[in-house]
Amino acid sequence: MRRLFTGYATLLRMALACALAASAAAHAAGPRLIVQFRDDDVEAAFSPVTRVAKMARESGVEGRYVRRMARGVHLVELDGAADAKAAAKSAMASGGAKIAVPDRRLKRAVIPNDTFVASQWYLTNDYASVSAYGAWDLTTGSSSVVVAVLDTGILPHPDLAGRVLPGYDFISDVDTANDGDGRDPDPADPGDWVTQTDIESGKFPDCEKESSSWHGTSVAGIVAANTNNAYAVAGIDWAARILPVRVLGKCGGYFSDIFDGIAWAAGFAVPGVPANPTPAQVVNLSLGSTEVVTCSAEEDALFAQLLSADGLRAFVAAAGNEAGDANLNFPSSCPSTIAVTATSDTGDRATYSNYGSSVDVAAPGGDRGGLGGLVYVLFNAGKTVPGAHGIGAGGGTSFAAPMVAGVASLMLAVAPGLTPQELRSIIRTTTKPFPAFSLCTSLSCGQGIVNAEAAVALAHATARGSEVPVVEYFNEGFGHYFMTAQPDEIAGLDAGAYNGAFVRTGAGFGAWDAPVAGTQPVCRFFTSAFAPRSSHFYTADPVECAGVKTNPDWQYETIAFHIAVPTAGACPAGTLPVYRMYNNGQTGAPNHRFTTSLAVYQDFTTHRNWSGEGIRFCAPD
Ligand SMILES: [Ca+2]
Ligand SMILES: [Ca+2]
Ligand SMILES: [Ca+2]
Repeated sequence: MRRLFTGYATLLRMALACALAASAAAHAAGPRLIVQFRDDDVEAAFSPVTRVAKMARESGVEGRYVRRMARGVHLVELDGAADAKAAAKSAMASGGAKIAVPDRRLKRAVIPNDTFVASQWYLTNDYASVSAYGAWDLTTGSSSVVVAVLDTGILPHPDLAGRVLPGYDFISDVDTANDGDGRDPDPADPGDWVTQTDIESGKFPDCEKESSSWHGTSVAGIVAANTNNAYAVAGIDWAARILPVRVLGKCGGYFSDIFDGIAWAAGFAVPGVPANPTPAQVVNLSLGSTEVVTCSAEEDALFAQLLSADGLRAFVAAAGNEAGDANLNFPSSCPSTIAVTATSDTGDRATYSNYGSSVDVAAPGGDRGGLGGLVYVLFNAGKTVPGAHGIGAGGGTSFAAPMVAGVASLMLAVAPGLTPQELRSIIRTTTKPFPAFSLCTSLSCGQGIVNAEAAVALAHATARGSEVPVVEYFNEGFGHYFMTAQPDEIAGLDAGAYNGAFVRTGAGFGAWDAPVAGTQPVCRFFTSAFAPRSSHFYTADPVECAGVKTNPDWQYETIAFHIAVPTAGACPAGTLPVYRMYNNGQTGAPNHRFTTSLAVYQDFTTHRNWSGEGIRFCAPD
């Protein structure tokens, strides 16, 4: 049976706290348009105010002239309730604008105010760091993501307040456990110190005399210390929750306990242990074997069966600290893990780090050069049993792995549907290159240094849509059917926006809020060309969408939703046909209605003088 140890270098010292200034508050952007007119050279004689008035007549984009900007560009303030994005499209489509873009407010990147954040060099956007700051402009995480830390257990620390789930203690061997019993529901870290008496007892082979490591608390804090709370350190994920699974005690722990712990973390049943009510999507394994035997195909199969597209997405494993062959480290040499080697603050291979072809990526692990190059972590002052909580600084692949686990949890915040394969692929392909002088190459330290910003951006870009309801409304005054899948718009209309003119018909169908394989975006247009009545138009046909965009009477508004379309007049299996019918301008404004009800379609087209236009969408059943 394999016995595993904490892959961990020395914690150098306890540090003291000092305060840093808080960051400034953010403000919302105003509805302003930046406009460059198409015919600036020809009509330069006209004043900008006249030009803006002309734009209003031609495109309906009403605005107050604010000022001239550089390069013949003008700033226009729109009416309070105007949609700047839609106005920009209209100004370009029919208002004589060559370029019209909404004004926007920019702010500096999120800079947390934690006491030691200035020492946390590895969080910055620097070439040797993980670009957590860049990622935080996209997301600071989600509390629905759970990261299991399979480690020495956990201690209360103020910088983990509110972030730690109940967890479990999986250590079966009482001597190893050091808490007086075998498995139990309390994953508190009692300390893993080893005495001379322990060594002489023969119960702890190949272990040296050492103080307690408080390793699990340190690792958990790298992933999820409370950030921007003006205290201690910043974690990579500001919202994810930590599931502490205690598997390492005095002199490490057994793979048998670790495997059970991982399976439980992933939501699988473990005999004799209550079900885990909060399964994890990411497992961090800052542990390894000193047996120097590579992961077997059978061992890898044990890991692989725990991964799934809707369950556990990643095992992140430290490559080990023997400055040797990572391919002989377990479990990081298992292909199912995301194996992480450690780099320094210059992007060099950390002096202690294992390396080899089994490594997937590198991440900062802290190394040499005094405190400046180390990783700051949550710690405890107790040499044996727990003492006062504090802050430590150290280095090890144990600290590099949770950086990658934290990046994975940020990715899952923006793309909860990522599969294990997608998650691994994105982490590997978005890395930063090793600097030329580095001992690390893609053959020894994986694809590069993990890049949270790029990984989160790509995860977001590949995020799959969710099924959303398309809700139909009728505006009696306009004789106008309208539908929307936007939750805020639905909430507004249901709350009586536009003087309650839009009333739910009770009809609707399903669609997707983002591109999904087999769907088309549905363009939404608005017209007020038939005043006093207005109308909307929707199409999933890219040719029709492009055509209406050139029609000065119709303003393109947005992609309303994404939905499948029929092929040769028929919808794919598992979808419902959505019929489109046209009111022939009977109310003074052209209007279409979409319905999944053949009875409604036949009633309107045979008894109410509407034209039938056949099946246009295929809604999820
Ligand atoms: Ca116990
Ligand atoms: Ca316990
Ligand atoms: Ca903090």
